[in-house]
Amino acid sequence: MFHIDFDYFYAQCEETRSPELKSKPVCVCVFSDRGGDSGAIATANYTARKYGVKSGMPITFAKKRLEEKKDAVFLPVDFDFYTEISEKAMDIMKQYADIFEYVGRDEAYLDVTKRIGGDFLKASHLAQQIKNSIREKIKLTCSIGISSNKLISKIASDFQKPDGLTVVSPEKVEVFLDQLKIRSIPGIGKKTENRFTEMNFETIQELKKLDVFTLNKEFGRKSGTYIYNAVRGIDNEPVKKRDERIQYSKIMTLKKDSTNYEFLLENITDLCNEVYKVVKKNNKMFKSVGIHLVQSDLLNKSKSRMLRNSTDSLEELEKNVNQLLKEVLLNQKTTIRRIGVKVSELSEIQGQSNITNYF
Ligand code: DGT
Ligand code: CA
Ligand code: CA
Repeated sequence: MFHIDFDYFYAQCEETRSPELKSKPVCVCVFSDRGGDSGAIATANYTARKYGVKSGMPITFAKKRLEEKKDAVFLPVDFDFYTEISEKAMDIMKQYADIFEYVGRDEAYLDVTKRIGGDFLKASHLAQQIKNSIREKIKLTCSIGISSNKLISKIASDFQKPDGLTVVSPEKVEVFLDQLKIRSIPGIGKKTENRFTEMNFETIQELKKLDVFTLNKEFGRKSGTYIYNAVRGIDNEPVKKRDERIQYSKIMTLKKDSTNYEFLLENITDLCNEVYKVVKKNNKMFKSVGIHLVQSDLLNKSKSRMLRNSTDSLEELEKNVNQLLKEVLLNQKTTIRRIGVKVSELSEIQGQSNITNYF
């Protein structure tokens, strides 16, 4: 199985359309509506990271860290452009997979068992081919992890970023995992890590001393068992066929054209309910929420946001749609004729569909 993750994705997309950025520190920013520099860093290229810039950091912090770098560049996010590049990337990767599973804009799992059997040398050649093809066709670098399951492949893709290729054959699993920090396990965030630090555990090797009962008591049965297996490299999740283009949406024409918040909110809340029914019926969770507007002059507008975690909550959907509507109306001069709601970045709700959604 392969896990492929694109390097500093949003920032690298920006570099493909403006190659002169490559030598400079580049930060891609989500500017908030408060104006000025309020907002957060979505991602930064590796030059900016050298100065301590990280995803999620306030833009003002990043500017401070890059104070002396007069050539540092701060760009606003352009999701549509990244989605366009992502679709091209996914199309290339798909051609090399027996089963292809889309995870997010810059991430996918490939089951290549049929193509390569258990031959890890063959696998690394195939991975190199994928990397070359992506570099040639869309000028992007990615990092690939190869192992016999999804969990280790995901950890491996992160091991030698950027432009990495890490093969962990079955006999190397233990040595590979043991050296790593607990934080390398997908789903273990700051909170869990801190808890382990309090207990004086730092590496995966040390964590093996804990039995499954202790872990379950500490973190609950689901997470405890997950951690117990993960530190031993055990994961039986299959790569599930999933395409990125699946999304659920509903759109309606309003009784009258309007820019009135209450009126629009009432209608868009009905749409949320309808979209939500479809989500439920298909047993899905969503990670992205968007609204779509058609103005009276027939111009289209859309706005979407990525949630921190996948969810199947109607309340969360309504909350985000409401927020997006408010944002759009801040400078909406032309009246609105049609209005729509969309959820995307879908995942299965059943079973251990998404290891990173555990905590
Ligand atoms: P890396 O470490 O080379 O894979 O870097 P990225 O930037 O590709 O990081 P990754 O794979 O975790 O995330 C993919 C994209 O998702 C990234 O380019 C921007 C977005 N993203 C990641 N973290 C955040 C965040 O905290 N806030 C926002 N708004 N976007 C984020
Ligand atoms: Ca990435
Ligand atoms: Ca990623």
